[in-house]
Amino acid sequence: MNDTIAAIATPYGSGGIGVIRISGPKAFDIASKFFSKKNYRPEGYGNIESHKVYHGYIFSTENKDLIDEVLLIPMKAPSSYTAEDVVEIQAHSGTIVLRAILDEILSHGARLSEPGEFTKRAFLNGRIDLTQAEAVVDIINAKSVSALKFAASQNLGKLKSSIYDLREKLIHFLSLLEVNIDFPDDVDPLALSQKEMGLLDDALEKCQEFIQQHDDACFLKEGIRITICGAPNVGKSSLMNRLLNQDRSIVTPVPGTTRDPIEEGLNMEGIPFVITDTAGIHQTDDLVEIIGIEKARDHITDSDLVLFMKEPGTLFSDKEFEKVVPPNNQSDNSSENEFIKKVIFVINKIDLEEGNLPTLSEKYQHIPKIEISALLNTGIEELKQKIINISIAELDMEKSSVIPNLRHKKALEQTVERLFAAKTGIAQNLAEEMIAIDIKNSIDSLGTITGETASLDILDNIFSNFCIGK
Ligand SMILES: Nc1nc2c(ncn2[C@@H]2O[C@H](COP(=O)(O)OP(=O)(O)OP(=O)(O)O)[C@@H](O)[C@H]2O)c(=O)[nH]1
Ligand SMILES: [Mg+2]
Repeated sequence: MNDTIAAIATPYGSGGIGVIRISGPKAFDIASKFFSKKNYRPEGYGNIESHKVYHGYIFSTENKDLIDEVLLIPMKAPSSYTAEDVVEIQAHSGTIVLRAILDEILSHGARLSEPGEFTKRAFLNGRIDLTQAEAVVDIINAKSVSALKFAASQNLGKLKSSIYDLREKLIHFLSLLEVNIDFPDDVDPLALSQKEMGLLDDALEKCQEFIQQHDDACFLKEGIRITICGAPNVGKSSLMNRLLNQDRSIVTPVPGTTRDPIEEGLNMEGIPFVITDTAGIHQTDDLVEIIGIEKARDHITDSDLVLFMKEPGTLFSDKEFEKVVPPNNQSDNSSENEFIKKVIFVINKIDLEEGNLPTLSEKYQHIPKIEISALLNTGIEELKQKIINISIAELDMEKSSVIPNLRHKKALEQTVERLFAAKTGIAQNLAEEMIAIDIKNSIDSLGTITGETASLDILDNIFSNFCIGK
């Protein structure tokens, strides 16, 4: 943390502008060695003010050759990305020129930064918490407008403040407990524990809400999973290619063409989808096909939406349908699996004259139905619209403004576990000291989310996902 780091912050290759970043106590000093406001000789940059843009030139300190014409922005600590002294240099973006400037910087005592080290410093210097650091990667990797929206709000500290609030509540609770421990005679244990239970229940409810929000919103980051399935040769791969608008899957008149599931990402109206084309499901002795069909079934189980395909001249049967798309047997009151196994009944090849169109049985009348021709590109736009409408309707995107990631979810689950232990302890009249241990542990678990109590392993793991220069 005491040394000065540097890196090229923009992607390699040719481009309009490339940015090089220097951060640390020697940042200003190092830049003054090779930057000059005059174009005829390197003379240092004299007096410069923080947060101003300086036009100038970079010279090689070795042979005084001009390297590039640049803009330089000095930012004094703590008002910078890392909360340290930072210099950003905007040069022309070419691999050689950026590398030459970086070499200059390194030759004056800076060290090449590790992936994510700038953001790590921002975290270690207390400018941002761990959830905000993670949001930086989410912003960079956002695959849809909605994912970006949530990442940006996390970057502003929305999740951080929710977790802080929760921690505050538990710390308050702990202080009540500790009063009880310190002055057991002054406090009526029953009255206090009722008050405490209220606080505990609030905290538990909030944690469980966050966990649910993670589960609900996973699709935003990873995409809504759609599986195309049906008998061999109905046109699954043709539909896949139409939806993607590219020749991704092999299409032939031979039944059993597709074996391995073929997966591809697709963005429709800002919503990310992952579409999978699968092997035709039917009775077969062919070993390769059997494995393909097993994989198809796995994908159906894991997907959010199934496109069940049939063609003219075939009949819809409940038995065949339920074999391909197993009914949701957990249809009790839990809303957990509501979206899983949404189905659209797709009748393909409507351009064919021969054969009646299959119709849904009485039991499955509620399933949305659409007629298309993947060959002639008929009905594909309508199908896309149906997919989008179903997705938007089922997933109320405005509902949750904070979306914990998997790491946060695991920490929240630990918190819930410990809070339950505390509740049980209270119910069983255990000593306050014992309950206090559970509460302290739950506070620590919450602290791993924002970073107060995160181990070095967690930090390394998070920052290793960053690119160099971020
Ligand atoms: N007439 C007509 N033929 C189609 C249509 N869609 C696909 N086909 C044809 O049906 C045949 C099978 O198409 P695929 O897309 O390979 O079917 P599949 O369901 O992926 O088949 P498998 O991978 O073998 O299970 C090909 O000859 C396609 O050209 C359509 O809308 N109309
Ligand atoms: Mg196929």
